[in-house]
Amino acid sequence: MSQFGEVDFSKIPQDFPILQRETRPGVRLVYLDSAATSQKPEAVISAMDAYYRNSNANIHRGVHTLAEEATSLYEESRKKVAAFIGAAYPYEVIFTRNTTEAINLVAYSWARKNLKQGDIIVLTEMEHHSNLVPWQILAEERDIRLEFVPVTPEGFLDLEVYRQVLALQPRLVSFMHVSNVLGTINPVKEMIQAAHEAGAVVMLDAAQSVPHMPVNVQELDVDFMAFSAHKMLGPTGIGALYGKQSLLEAMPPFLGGGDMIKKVYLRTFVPNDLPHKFEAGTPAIAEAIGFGAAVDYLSAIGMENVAKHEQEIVSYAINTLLEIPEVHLIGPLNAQKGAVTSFTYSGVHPHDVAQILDHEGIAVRAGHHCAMPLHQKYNLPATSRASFYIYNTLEDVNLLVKGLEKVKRYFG
Ligand code: 7TS
Repeated sequence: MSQFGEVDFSKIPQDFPILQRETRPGVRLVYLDSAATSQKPEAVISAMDAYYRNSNANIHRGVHTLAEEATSLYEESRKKVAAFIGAAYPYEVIFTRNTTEAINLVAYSWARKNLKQGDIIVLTEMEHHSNLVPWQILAEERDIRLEFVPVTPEGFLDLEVYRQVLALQPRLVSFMHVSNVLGTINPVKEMIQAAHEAGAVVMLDAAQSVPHMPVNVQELDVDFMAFSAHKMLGPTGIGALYGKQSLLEAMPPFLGGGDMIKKVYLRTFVPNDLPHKFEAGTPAIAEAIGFGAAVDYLSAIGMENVAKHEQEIVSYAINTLLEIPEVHLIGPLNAQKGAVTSFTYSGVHPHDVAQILDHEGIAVRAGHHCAMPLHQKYNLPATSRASFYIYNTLEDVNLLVKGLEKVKRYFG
């Protein structure tokens, strides 16, 4: 039940203008690529449209009516996003461009202030490149040691090894909540607690969890958390870094410029208070407002309902795909998992699979999904991936299966 009662998921696609289109005459779009980016409901599109039509102005600067309206809409969105993830204070939410920038902010600001030669950072083998490369750059620069939690053949983190690397007393542990390839939901609450007991700070890549399930930063007791609006019905160009107030306050600025200062002299400056200290320059104002509208839309449905709906679709997808002998799924099969199924098709390259499916109007992604080390681990150059969201239906899964029958016909 959401605050508006039982949710009728069959009506949700009507809220998404793009889902009404055909990819060619008579072929309805079946969008199964939401892990890359989600589609946007009318509510988000019209919130951004209304901002440009009625309130467009730069924020935090002008005293005129439009500037005040724009500032208040922007800051309202921050409050909505903060409430959505259960942050204690709105100023613990820093608007960034995306998950990638949020992780880089922590790498450049927190880590460069706090980590030194010989310190250890723990990551996992299933990470997206955006939670690998910023730490690799830092490790190279500072001679910092990276340790990795391995992934088991079934697609889970090896928690025994996790405990062993924590015994090395790492300064930072950074991992994903839900894998964008395997769909694995990592036991983050326990992992965060164990990391804290070992004295480490924890960064959580929540790009694939915040859009799909209830996530509460205070319940998790996580130190930093990154996510992107565009994967949760919002626009591209905006994401968020959550950080605990005490950590953010002790961190130096990331980018320098307008808005992030209190005072500037010719040779020095005084940084602004949170959250502005980390938001240099004119931010993505319309996008922040769209982000707020996306959060409103998801909150009205209720994240428990979102998770339940996706669970139903993904388990139906797994069960039907398992019946196709040529299809090999990777990642957990029966455990609770995120709304992602990656697979290979015997004898057919994932790009060819995606192309044939595209001809049927079905959008899936093929490639390494920005997780090359994970694919190396499984000895796969690439996989095809179907990912689901609130607007997908069981019928979409049936159409995927029908599309895969075409693959057999072409290549069989
Ligand atoms: N972390 C995870 C777990 C992701 O899935 C992604 C994007 C990112 C970080 C980076 O997000 P961004 O908004 O900064 O780009 N994942 C994907 C994907 O799976 N296909 O396209 C983008």
